[in-house]
Amino acid sequence: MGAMERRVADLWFTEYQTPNLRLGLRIRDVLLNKQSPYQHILVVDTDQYGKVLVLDGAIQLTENDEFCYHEMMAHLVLCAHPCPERVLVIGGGDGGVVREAIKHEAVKKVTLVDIDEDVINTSRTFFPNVSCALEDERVEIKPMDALLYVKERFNEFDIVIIDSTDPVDFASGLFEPEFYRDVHKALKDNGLMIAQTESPFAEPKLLSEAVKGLRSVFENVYLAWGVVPTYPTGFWTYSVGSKNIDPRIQRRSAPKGTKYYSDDMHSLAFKLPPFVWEIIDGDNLKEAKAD
Ligand code: AG3
Repeated sequence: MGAMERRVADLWFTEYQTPNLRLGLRIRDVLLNKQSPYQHILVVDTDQYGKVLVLDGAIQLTENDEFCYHEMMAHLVLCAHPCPERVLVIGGGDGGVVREAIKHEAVKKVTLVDIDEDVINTSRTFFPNVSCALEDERVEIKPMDALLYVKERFNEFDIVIIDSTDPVDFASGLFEPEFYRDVHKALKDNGLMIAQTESPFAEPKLLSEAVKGLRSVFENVYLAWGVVPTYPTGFWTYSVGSKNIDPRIQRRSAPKGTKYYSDDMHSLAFKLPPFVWEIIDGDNLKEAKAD
């Protein structure tokens, strides 16, 4: 009798990035699968990208490509500021942005405000290379709702970094003009803020609305882009709100040892393809043509 071939279990993680697009990663193991008071937390080990942190079904970071995102979120603004002493990180409980921020000697204190302490502890357990800076003496951790925290701060920070998840559920307030107004008020006169603003391919409407909201609050808004292979479409955007500093000018060099960010990448990031200008300036362009 012909014997059947031995079969092996074939385990995959799928992120449904949009209703029409998904990313699949073959998994070696499921390391954590639990519900926190705020969201579902999943940690899987994958062949392609190493360990992956997933919140409510959306990939937040992978060991192998997290540097692309964390370096850009931190250094695009920290290297543009003449003297960034006080930094506020909103969300980002994994600690990746904090790790990059404290590479700057000028930084005296970083405050991390994340609503979900379970994310912070998950990162400490499974991603020590990402969370390592959370124990640094310059870092203060506040597990609370950032919307409430920022309301009470005035003229305190040089830099605010909004490292949020997608604008769903409790994170959606972090994309609203009301919150941007509170961030503006929390910043000092030459302060800069940066927020992740999704992909122009997967979420053009979200991107254009985020930029519109920022423009209604900040004196100047600049869009930057970069590659993050495990985020929807891999083409990611970062929006910078500024009171008076032009972030396209790099005032201080990249810290040593960065793998994505560099002096060249700083200026490249602010150069946008025409279809992205169209997404954020489409209405203005149409109005200008009509004049
Ligand atoms: N925050 C941005 C995650 C957005 C990814 N979206 C998605 N996978 N659909 C990342 C936090 C890392 N510190």
